[in-house]
Amino acid sequence: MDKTVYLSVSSDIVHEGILNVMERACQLGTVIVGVLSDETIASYKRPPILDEDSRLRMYANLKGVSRAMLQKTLSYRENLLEVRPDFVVHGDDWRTGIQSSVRKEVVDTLGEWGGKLVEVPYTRGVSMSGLESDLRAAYASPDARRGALRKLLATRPRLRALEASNGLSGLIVEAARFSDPESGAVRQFDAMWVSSLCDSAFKGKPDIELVDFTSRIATITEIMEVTTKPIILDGDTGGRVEHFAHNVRTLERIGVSAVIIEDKTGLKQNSLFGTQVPQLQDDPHAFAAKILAGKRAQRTRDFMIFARIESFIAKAGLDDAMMRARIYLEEGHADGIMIHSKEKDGKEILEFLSAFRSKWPEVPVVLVPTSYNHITDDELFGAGASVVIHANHLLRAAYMAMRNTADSILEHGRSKEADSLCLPIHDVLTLVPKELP
Ligand code: SPV
Ligand code: MG
Repeated sequence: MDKTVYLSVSSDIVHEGILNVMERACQLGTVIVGVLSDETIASYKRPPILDEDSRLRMYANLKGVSRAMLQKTLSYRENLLEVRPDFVVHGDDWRTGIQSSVRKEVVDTLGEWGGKLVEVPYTRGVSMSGLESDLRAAYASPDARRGALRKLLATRPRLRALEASNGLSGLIVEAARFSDPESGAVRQFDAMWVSSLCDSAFKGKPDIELVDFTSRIATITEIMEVTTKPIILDGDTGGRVEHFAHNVRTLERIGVSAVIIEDKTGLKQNSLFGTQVPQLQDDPHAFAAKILAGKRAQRTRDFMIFARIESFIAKAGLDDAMMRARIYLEEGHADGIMIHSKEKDGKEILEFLSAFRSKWPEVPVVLVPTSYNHITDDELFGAGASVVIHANHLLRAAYMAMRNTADSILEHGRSKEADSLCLPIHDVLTLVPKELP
C-alpha cells in the first residue's frame, strides 16, 4: 500500500531547501503538505508576504503534492493525528535550538502508530532566513513598511511596540528578541513608537508641540534609514485640520504606518501631568472632523489614523470616553482608538476595554501602560487590547545611565567608576552594523 508522507512549510518562496525536502518526500509516498497559518507565522516572525490561502494553493499545485492543508500551530500534533502519516520529512537543522521540542513531539506522535521521521541534510545558504535578509530591502521600502501594521493587525491583533527616538534606539527595537526557554516561542517588538515626549526630551525641549513637524519627520527618517519595522507616530493633537490633512500625505508617502492624534486643544501638555495642568478636550465633533480630513487626504488603504481619547486624563469619565469613541469611529472614520490613563491601578482602562469590546469587538485599541505597568502585555491583550506601546522606556533607561555617569565622573575625578554604567568600548565599535538594513 502507498505510504503517506507529511511535511510542514511556512515559506513564501519555494526555494532549493524546500525542493530538496519535497523530492525526498515524493520518493517515500503520497505527499501531504501542512502550510503554517498566517497567525502562527506572525507569532514568531514577520507575517508572510503571501497569505495562507495563496500559500495553500501554491503548495497544493506543486508536482508530487497530493494535497495541502492548514497547520494552525507550530506543533504538528493535530495534523499528524488527522493524517497518521507513515513519514514526516524535515531538514536536519531542527535537532537543536528552539525547534527541537517540536521535533521531539513529532517523533513521539509518529511513534504512536509506528511512523518515522526522515531528515534530509539542511541546504545551507538558501533557507528562508537567508532569503529574508535579501528581502529586507523590500520590507524596508515605504510601500511594504506602510502596510505592515495593518497586515499585522489583521493576522495577529496583539502587537507590542517600543519607543524609538533616533537611529540607535531604532536598531535596539529592531533587534530585541527573547526566546522563551520553555515553549521555544520567540518574542520581539512588532512596531516602533515615535513619541512626542521622547522626541522632544532628546532635543531638550518640553512636550508641548514645540518640536515642529519638519523636525519630527527628520527623526522618523533617521529611524527609517536603519530599520524595517512599522512606525506608529505620536501626532500630538494633529494641529490645525488643514495642516493635518497635508501631514497625513507626507507620513503616508515616506512609509509611516499610522498616526495617533489626541483630542486635546489649547496648549498641549503631556498627559502624565494629569490635571496638575489644564487638560482641555476638543469638541468631539470638531475632532472627528479633523480625523475625517486625514482619512480623506490619504491616498492608500494602508495608512491608519487612530483617535486618542483623553477623557480619563481630563477626569471626564467612562461615559465621556465611550461617547467620544462612537463619534470618532462613526463621524471621523478613525481606524482605531487609543485610550490613555495616568492612574496606577489600570482599573479605568480595563473598564473601558470591557465596555468598548462589547460594542466594537473588532476595532483596534491601543494602550500605553506607563503608569499601570504591573499589568502584563498578555493580560492587556486578554482584556481586549490590540496594540500595547511601551512609550518612553529607552529614553528613560538611557537618561538615567547618562546622568549617573556624568555625576560619577565628577565625583571620582576619573571615569573608571562609571565603567559598569557604560557599554564596553569594543561593543560601541561593533554596535552599528556596517550593512544597510
Ligand atoms: C508620548 O509618548 O509622547 C505620549 C504618551 O503621548 S504619554 O507621554 O504617556 O502621554
Ligand atoms: Mg505624546
